[in-house]
Amino acid sequence: MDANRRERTADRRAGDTRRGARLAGGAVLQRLPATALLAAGCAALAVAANSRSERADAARQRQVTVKVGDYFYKPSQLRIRSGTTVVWRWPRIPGDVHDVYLARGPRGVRKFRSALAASDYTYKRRLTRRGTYRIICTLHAEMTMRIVVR
Ligand SMILES: [Cu+2]
Repeated sequence: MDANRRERTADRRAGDTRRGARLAGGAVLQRLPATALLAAGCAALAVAANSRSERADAARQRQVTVKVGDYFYKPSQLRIRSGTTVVWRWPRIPGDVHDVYLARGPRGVRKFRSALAASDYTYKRRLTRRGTYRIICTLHAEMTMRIVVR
């Protein structure tokens, strides 16, 4: 392979950007628009990716699962959008008995309470009123969680 051919091959491998820069003959003014276009393209891609992930977040946020374990809710702090359903899920393997009780919520929200259960049980509530919800297990004082609906 002669030197010229090697260089052309290298140019093909380097792709359009480098070939474009070479064709511009080092003229900075001619290279600038390409760079600006590339930057704009990247920004547009970033925006598109952002709104996609935001939509995915919104879909995921319609339902949030909280694990009910022995003496804890996990997560114990939640921030969710209004209209999200919170699903408390008890373990498959029986442990101690727990429940979910709304000890304090935003004004106008009725107290709710799940059944007492040790396993294989779920309880769900759709929370629409904005504000802070304090959830407790009525059997275990240390078992609490806080949900902020925004
Ligand atoms: Cu409990």
